[in-house]
Amino acid sequence: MSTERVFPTHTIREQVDLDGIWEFQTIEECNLPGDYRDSIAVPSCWEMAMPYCRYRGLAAYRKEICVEKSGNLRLVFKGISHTGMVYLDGSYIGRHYNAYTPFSLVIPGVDKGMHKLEVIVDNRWSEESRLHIPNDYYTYGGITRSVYQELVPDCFIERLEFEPRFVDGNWFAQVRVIVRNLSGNAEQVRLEGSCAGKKEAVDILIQAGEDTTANLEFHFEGVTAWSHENPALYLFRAVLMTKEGEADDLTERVGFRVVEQRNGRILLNGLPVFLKGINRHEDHGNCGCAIPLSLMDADIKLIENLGANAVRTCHYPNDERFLDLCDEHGIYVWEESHDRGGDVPRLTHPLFLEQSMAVMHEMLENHYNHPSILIWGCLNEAASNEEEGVRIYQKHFELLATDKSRLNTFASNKYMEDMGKGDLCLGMESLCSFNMYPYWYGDDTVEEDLEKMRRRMRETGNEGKPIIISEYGGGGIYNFHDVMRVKWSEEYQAELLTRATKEIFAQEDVAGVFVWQFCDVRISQEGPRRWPMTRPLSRNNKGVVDEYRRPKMAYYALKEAFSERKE
Ligand code: ADA
Repeated sequence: MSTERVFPTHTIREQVDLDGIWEFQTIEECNLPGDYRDSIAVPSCWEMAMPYCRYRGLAAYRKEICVEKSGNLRLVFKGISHTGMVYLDGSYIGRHYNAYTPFSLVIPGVDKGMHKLEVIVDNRWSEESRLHIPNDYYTYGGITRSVYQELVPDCFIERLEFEPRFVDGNWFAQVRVIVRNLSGNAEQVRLEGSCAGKKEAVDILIQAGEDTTANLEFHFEGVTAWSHENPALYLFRAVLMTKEGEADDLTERVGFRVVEQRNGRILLNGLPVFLKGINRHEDHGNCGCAIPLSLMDADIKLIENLGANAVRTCHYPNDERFLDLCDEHGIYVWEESHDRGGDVPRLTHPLFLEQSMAVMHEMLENHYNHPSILIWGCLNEAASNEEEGVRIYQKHFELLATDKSRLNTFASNKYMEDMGKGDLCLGMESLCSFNMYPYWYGDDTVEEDLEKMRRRMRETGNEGKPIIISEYGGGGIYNFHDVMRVKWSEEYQAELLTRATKEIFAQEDVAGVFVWQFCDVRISQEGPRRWPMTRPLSRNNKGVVDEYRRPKMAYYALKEAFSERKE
């Protein structure tokens, strides 16, 4: 079994894990180097290796790979930060922008034997990068998630989408299996799907060089619904058969659940759920964003021990294995597409729409089957109060709305009086989410901030939708204690969270919260906002645990406050 996911994904398709030590060389121009003088671990962030701890630029990676049989080589990259250009035996194969979404490349007709795989990685700030910019979190450099090599037949399964439905007391599913034909001839294939003791099949014709969707319908009996209390999971296996027999397969792990919103509440399988959530950046003091499974598991345990039942993947899609763990532990997820704080000049840059929509497409395609994802999110605190912003939000919500099996939202801070026209995009989303920082940045109380949100909702005809507090919190430096309980002390942060949580929980119309934030994170040194001037130790210190996961007083205070709410 490969380590791609936390369960086996293929029994027919051959897959080789390419993680390990690769040759490494920093470069000045975007050309493959003749010589590699260093080596580095894949996956990892190069900042974790001493000589490169502040390196921002270009670097080349090389690994010799062995292709066991001549055929179609498929290379799967789970994440390269932030741009990767891939070469096989010196020939350019393809590129991908954005650290947080996986991509794959298929090279038909590769000969059996040894081959040279090289990747140029770029994490520079530039005009071409509109999502990775200097920010209140860090864009690391490197091949930061795992790499796999596969051999695929001419017709193979690209991915599948399992959509559960509950009708008249019965569970059904519509399954779409996306199949690709690399050959120059139309091919007749059979697609078989099996799950929870049921099996269905369909014959399809795939035109030469095209993708086709095979649709399968299932009616299940005796399956258990997925929830926080009982995160029941099932394996769905798709097999592609040709005249010669079984040619390819893909297994996904799925759950049966329906999420909707009604009367200001989020309902899971018809029952109200209150989200006690936390915002988590993929960052760790020891490994940057390349977090190994063991530390992801440790994070999940810290989150569970906190009494939380939800995570927001601010502000980008996460490593799939973290989502796998959320599926297993029944942790509700708001998965967010990549961006933070898009103002009008950035939103209207000719590359912004293309880049942000590409990440969103990849997030939806790759993470569709996780039952834990109840909410899709996008465009945190972008200019939703400006016409230019409305245009961008519209495009994002058109795409999000294609997934009818989930709720969607964005975290807004445009409810305040000084935010010009106010929020013009609340009507696009199914939940109204707001970031607020009472007792930290502003002078307003929780009640006063909430009144402003309610007013904006009334003014825009969105009364009655569930309200989510998508961020609240304050800074606390690990081990800084102060009898005067000043800002940045652990004492102040703990008291802030106790007070704000209690006050928010007392509001009838709030359907969930996401505390800012789980762990302290590294921030950018550069950029017009001069982040380090308001972020002591060059970290966003609002974590309830520090960057090494040492709990602060705030962790225990939040645990206590969360325990007050039973639902
Ligand atoms: C914002 C933003 C977060 C973070 C936070 C803070 O609301 O969405 O990414 O920067 O504020 O710490 O101030």
